Amino acid sequence: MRDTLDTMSMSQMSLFASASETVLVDDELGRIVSTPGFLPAEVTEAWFAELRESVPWKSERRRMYDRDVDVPRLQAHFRLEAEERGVPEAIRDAARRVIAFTGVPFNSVGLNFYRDGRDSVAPHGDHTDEIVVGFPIALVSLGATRRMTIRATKPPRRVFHVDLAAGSLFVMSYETQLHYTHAIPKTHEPVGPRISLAFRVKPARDGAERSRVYR
Ligand SMILES: O=C(O)CCC(=O)C(=O)O
Repeated sequence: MRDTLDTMSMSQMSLFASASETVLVDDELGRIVSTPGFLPAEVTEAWFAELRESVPWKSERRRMYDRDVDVPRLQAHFRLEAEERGVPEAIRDAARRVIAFTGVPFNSVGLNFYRDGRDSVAPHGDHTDEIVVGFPIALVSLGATRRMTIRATKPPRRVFHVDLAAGSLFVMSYETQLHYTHAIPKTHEPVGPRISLAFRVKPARDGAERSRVYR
């Protein structure tokens, strides 16, 4: 079945939203809000430079059918508790700003480093057993703009394409993880490197914390 029945671009959406915030979804299936310009350019440039150099980026491999393949991006993860050691100052600063803006007590951040257009993340919803029920996920973008595709999992299968530019904040409610997938598709366009910070509220550390890898 075609899944583009209700495709809407951000420029169409912005006709109905305030200048600072675009609400893509706000109904019983969840709430998705994009805030371009959440951070000034000088901040995103400084954070990008710091994180690119200082983060211990990992290249993961994942079993796909009968072979191991590279996950097409680099990754890192930090817990945000005050006693946590080795958290870059850029991450602490980003967490403070995102928590202050959203009012959500994020305690974990996953980092994705897309080196060029060949790097991507496949369509997925976050595993809701790994985040505390009811709390949203917040994405901060640094570096090059990449397009995110969000698809409803059930008819009428709405699709949104959102260009996540440096300094944007993108918040998806918990419910949206049950009803939509999100992805950063590969692109043949020449595109520079991008880092995303994915803030989540995870269960306390003594709970079962497993790391999962989305291709
Ligand atoms: O890079 C992004 O903005 C998306 C990251 C993502 O989907 C994830 O970390 O689960």
